[in-house]
Amino acid sequence: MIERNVSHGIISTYFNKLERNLDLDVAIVGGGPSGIVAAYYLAKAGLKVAQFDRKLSPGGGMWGGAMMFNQIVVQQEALHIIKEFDINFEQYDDKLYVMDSVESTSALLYKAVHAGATIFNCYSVEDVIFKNDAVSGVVVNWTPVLREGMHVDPLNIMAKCVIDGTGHDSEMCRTVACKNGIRLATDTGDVIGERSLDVVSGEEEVVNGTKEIYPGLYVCGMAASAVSGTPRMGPIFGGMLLSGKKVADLIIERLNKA
Ligand code: 48F
Repeated sequence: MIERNVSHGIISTYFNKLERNLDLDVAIVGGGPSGIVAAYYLAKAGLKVAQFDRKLSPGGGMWGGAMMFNQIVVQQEALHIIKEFDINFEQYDDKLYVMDSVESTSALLYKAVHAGATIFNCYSVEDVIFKNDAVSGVVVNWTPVLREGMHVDPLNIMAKCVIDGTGHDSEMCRTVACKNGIRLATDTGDVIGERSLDVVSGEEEVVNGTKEIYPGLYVCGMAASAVSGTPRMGPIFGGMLLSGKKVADLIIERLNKA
């Protein structure tokens, strides 16, 4: 019966996919542009990577451009990543390029999945696995369960490295610092909180701040700005793309040495 087979096809392949991702090289928390770019380069390097986003549609703050004017801006330095993802672009001046935000977000997602990354939407990461003084995986639950405030226990997914790509809230860094009495690799040992907008230093500092912030925990994108207390930059996305590539490169180097 086709009715029964539709259900069986979905259930059996979904649980297969989930089971295949219980032991990861890299778990990425948050499906914003920096995290998706990281997922793409990590998967392309042959690593087993899954990305978890709490929303129905991953893509974070890229879909809406600026104030819902659905165009984004990327600077010259990051144009090679736009080209790698086959995104159409228009030159605006001698340093800036503009592109359609819907095309850009969907291209990032499409290429990440085609490179071999698995994306789980509607998953909220509510905690990390913390073993032997290192972050060793993520604790996941259905977003609707958390939104409804239902008392339902989560599931655990092991990972050699976890990336905090949760954007402005830097949720994983906050959780690790406040639950485990540890110091993050920041000036205060804690999440400092992002500063007001400054495009030039914001873009530079987000890439500088992309790093291993605690053993096993890496940070990229706006989460990197928030944790280290550097400025936000608004709807210019070069720093996000470069941050995603940098965190992937750091992890590829580390796991290839291990
Ligand atoms: O904020 P977001 O787009 O991440 P990003 O890569 O990019 C920032 C830019 O979009 C923009 C900007 C550029 O100049 O300033 O804001 O840093 O996306 C973060 C994603 O993480 C998800 C959330 O749904 C969003 O899609 N997310 C946040 N916390 C969790 C989470 C969580 N605990 N579990 C799962 N997903």
